[in-house]
Amino acid sequence: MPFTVPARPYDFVLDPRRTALVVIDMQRDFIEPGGFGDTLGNDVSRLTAIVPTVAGLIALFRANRLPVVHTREAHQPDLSDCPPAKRLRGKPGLRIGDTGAMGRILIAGEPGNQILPELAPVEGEIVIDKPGKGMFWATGLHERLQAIGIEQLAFAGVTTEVCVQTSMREANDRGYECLLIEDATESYFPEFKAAAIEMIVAQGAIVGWSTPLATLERAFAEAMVDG
Ligand code: TIU
Repeated sequence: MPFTVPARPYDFVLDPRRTALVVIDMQRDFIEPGGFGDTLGNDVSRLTAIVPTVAGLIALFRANRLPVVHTREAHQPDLSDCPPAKRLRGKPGLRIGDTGAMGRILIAGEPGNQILPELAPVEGEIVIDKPGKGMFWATGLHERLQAIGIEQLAFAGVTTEVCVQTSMREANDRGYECLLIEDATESYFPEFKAAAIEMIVAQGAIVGWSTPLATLERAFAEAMVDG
């Protein structure tokens, strides 16, 4: 049965029969020194703080037997899916495809491209390698979610204003109702995280809703008691 989750800008009515969790890009490349995030000049240590919260969120969905989707920002070793406009952008220490401390930067299969071990997917969960910031571009994910009747998505992961926000906007345009778990997402820039959340919930949930994990956990627990 659908149940109410207190959220901004107003209550989110969650139907567990048609809801999945999406965990965006919780990869070593963004969270550990020597990866893509680091080579772009960011302080990656900010992002480690949310790992326990993301783990708790994944555990909540697994305990309730709801689908979990994991994404990785990843390019093919021959870079055929990496537009030069992306690879040549800016003045990073190392570019996509160059060899760094955790293998080739942002390349599928390299050590740095793996999801953190404590958040690793388990058998049966969907794992998407995406060449873009958004999770629908060139991935086939929309069709896979439609095939299992998903119409609502909870979002976690990094970074809030880049791959998470892009994926939420793509999902919103495809008709999904999107709920951001605000303490299970992080940015290299705290002010960008705060601004992204405000943009998402503004204008009557123009992109989606936002709530903390504890509120979602309480709503699930109450729904289970009520049957
Ligand atoms: N640089 C940055 O903030 N993010 C990315 O490049 N990708 C994701 O957000 N995953």
